[in-house]
Amino acid sequence: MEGNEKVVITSCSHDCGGSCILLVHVKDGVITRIEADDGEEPQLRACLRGRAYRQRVYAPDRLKFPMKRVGERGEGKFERISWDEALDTVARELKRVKNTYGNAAIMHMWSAGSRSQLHGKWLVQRLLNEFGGATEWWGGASNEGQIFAAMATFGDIYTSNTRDDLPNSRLIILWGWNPADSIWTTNTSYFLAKAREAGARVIAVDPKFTSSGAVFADEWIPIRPGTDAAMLIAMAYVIIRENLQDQKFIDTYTFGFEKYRDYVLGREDGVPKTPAWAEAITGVPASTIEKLAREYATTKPAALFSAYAPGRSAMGEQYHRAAYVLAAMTGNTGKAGACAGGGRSYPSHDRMHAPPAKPNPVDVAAPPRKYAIDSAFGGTSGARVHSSKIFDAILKGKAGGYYADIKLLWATDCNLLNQRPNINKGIQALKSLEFIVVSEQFMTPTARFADILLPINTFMERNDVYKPWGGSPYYFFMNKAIDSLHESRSDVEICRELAPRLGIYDYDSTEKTEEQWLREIVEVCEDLPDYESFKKKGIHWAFREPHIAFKKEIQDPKNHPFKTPSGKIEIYSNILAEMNNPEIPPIPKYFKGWEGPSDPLREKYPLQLVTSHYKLRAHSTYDNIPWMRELEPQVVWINLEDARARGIKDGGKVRVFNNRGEMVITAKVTERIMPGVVDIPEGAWFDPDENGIDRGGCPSILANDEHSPGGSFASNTALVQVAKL
Ligand SMILES: Nc1nc2c(c(=O)[nH]1)N[C@H]1C(S)=C(S)[C@@H](COP(=O)(O)OP(=O)(O)OC[C@H]3O[C@@H](n4cnc5c(=O)[nH]c(N)nc54)[C@H](O)[C@@H]3O)O[C@H]1N2
Ligand SMILES: Nc1nc2c(c(=O)[nH]1)N[C@H]1C(S)=C(S)[C@@H](COP(=O)(O)OP(=O)(O)OC[C@H]3O[C@@H](n4cnc5c(=O)[nH]c(N)nc54)[C@H](O)[C@@H]3O)O[C@H]1N2
Ligand SMILES: [Mo]
Repeated sequence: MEGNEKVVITSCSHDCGGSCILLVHVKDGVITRIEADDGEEPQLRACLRGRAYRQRVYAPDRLKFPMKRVGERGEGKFERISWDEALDTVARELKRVKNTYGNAAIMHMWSAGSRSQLHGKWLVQRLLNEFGGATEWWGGASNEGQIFAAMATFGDIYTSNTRDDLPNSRLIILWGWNPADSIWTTNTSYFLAKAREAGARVIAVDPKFTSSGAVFADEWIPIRPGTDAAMLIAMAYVIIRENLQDQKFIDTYTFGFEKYRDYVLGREDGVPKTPAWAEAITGVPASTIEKLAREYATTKPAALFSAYAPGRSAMGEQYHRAAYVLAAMTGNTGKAGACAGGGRSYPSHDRMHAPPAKPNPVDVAAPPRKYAIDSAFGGTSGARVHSSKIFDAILKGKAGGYYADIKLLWATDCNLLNQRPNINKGIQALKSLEFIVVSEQFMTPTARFADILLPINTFMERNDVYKPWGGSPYYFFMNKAIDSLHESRSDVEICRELAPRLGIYDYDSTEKTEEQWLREIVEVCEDLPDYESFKKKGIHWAFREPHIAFKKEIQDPKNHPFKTPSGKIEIYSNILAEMNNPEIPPIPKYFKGWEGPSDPLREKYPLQLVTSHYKLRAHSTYDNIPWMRELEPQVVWINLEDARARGIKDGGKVRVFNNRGEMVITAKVTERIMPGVVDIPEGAWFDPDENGIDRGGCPSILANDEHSPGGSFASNTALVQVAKL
């Protein structure tokens, strides 16, 4: 290698739940190529997005300098300004809004753009808390219903074994899970392949015949979206009727089985939850449900990986609860090769975390939120707005029952307009605000609505630390490869410059460097070695053998009770009983919810829309990268039967619409999606024409801004119509 050439080790920190080794070749301060892990298996091999990152760093459309709006809000006309002018304006507006309306009128909206521990939202959040606080959100878009269900059932959110345990399974059910596309921990596909080699049978329950279904599954069971709880409950019916449950496990480790049995058998409401009952709801033949129930109950160990997507629905938490209960009924909890529930595995989240901020004074001042559960994403303060209700809260404020009238928005690593439901409402909401500042790398649909745009550097241009969100036990030191491009800055630099302008003068806010922050984060994490060797190595594994969720609770229940009120797996949840809300009952139940297959609205909008996560993007990140776009176009998947009935041809243009919005998109006519369901992958950039019709294929224009009673972000529940253009 030449003298001025180096290879830097880092990891991508965008939000696919993976975290992979990137070996970045840098020559004369310029990235020349990016290599993936090529070492021993299991590798942390980067996908095509990470390997294409050079195009993202050197993209001509990167935000290069601070800008201010000159045209109408949302029109996208901006003018270059200096950093001083940008930061002075932001500080002035923050102080004005605080003094005029109070801190709750400031909304900090952040999300998943940077999942690392230092850069991104954390220091902005910290700074705003020092400044007196801001309105924040609750209701994680990924899995709030899952968190709710897991806390009610187990008192814990780490429900899943690490992926290296998959080969110990004899039966794996990918329930609404497509990790070949959606990663969910870098090595998931590798270990699914290993599981197959070891002889496991794999079954996919999904309205789509996905890549994972095609590559790994022996059987595909299509199911109507949002009806999964009915199928799981009917499986419980078969298991109970045929006495296939693990009664000893139930007696030892669970609480309230009898009450659930009464509901399942119809003793509670007169409706036995038979496979025939479920067939009418789910579209899955009764005989298939029966067969799967028997197979699941009699093949040990079996991993029912209940993923997040079916829970991102109108009554999402019921699905998660029903899946956890089925796993417990069959003794598939806390054991190798089994799975208590799909989701996080190792609590690295709790072990390495962003710089602690003082509590948000706005949160502290507010009463608690109704029906809140501990561990809720974003906390339990009644000041918080559910992440799907932000536009509604901005438009309606206190008069609409929200905690505050929001006047100012600061969006950090978040494509709010694109990634939260009901874009047309969102446009109205953003237009109604007094001031918007967006910290971004690109001119996203949200950035177009900013009054001030702050250009942020990419992870190649700063040091950071990271752990994958799936909870695998490894950590990355993300080494800086190149200096910040153009006039972009890091969040650390921005917050440090802004602090004195806001009258905040403490050392942490004004002086502390990136390195000092990182040292502190690394030092408090018990899993990590010393800072220098971690930085040099780039990656550190806490351990390399399978981690089994709830192993202690099952092996030694006396000393390790579950963290629920009864100390057991709560089939009947005491916490939910106390909430006394018929829509979140103490036992899992099936509810129709809104915009499901039996909603009368189907006469007008007969198709169920799901919005899956897409292999060419991490949400909306990478949508503007040419190498990604070349690979596959954004399309709507529609079944042959539905297409024929509408005269739609493969590759033809169609309108997809409902009463919230409309888009024009290309149809992919395929039998890989069941009749009655269409899929538009999330994350494509909203691109309205002069009539407000989206030409970019962004499903948030069709999505309903409602959440489930337990807080699920319901991005897989919406009815639409599709018509030939
Ligand atoms: N490449 C890539 N990977 C990602 C992301 C990304 O943007 N890009 N995002 C990451 C994030 S933040 C998250 S939260 C996860 C999400 O991960 P998932 O929730 O697992 O991902 P999805 O692709 O939305 O859904 C998985 C499958 O569920 C099916 N599905 C949808 N609704 C239902 C239903 O009601 N019932 C059943 N049985 N199946 C249903 C879909 O057809 C799809 O095939 O993915 C992560 N991984
Ligand atoms: N219809 C529909 N909507 C969905 C979903 C769905 O399945 N369907 N999924 C939901 C889910 S699970 C999630 S997690 C959310 C994700 O929602 P978002 O987090 O809003 O999604 P992204 O599109 O990744 O937006 C992140 C933005 O951060 C920017 N960014 C990247 N790095 C940095 C940085 O270091 N600093 C700053 N300031 N910005 C940065 C990126 O350029 C990008 O525009 O979307 C949700 N929305
Ligand atoms: Mo997510």
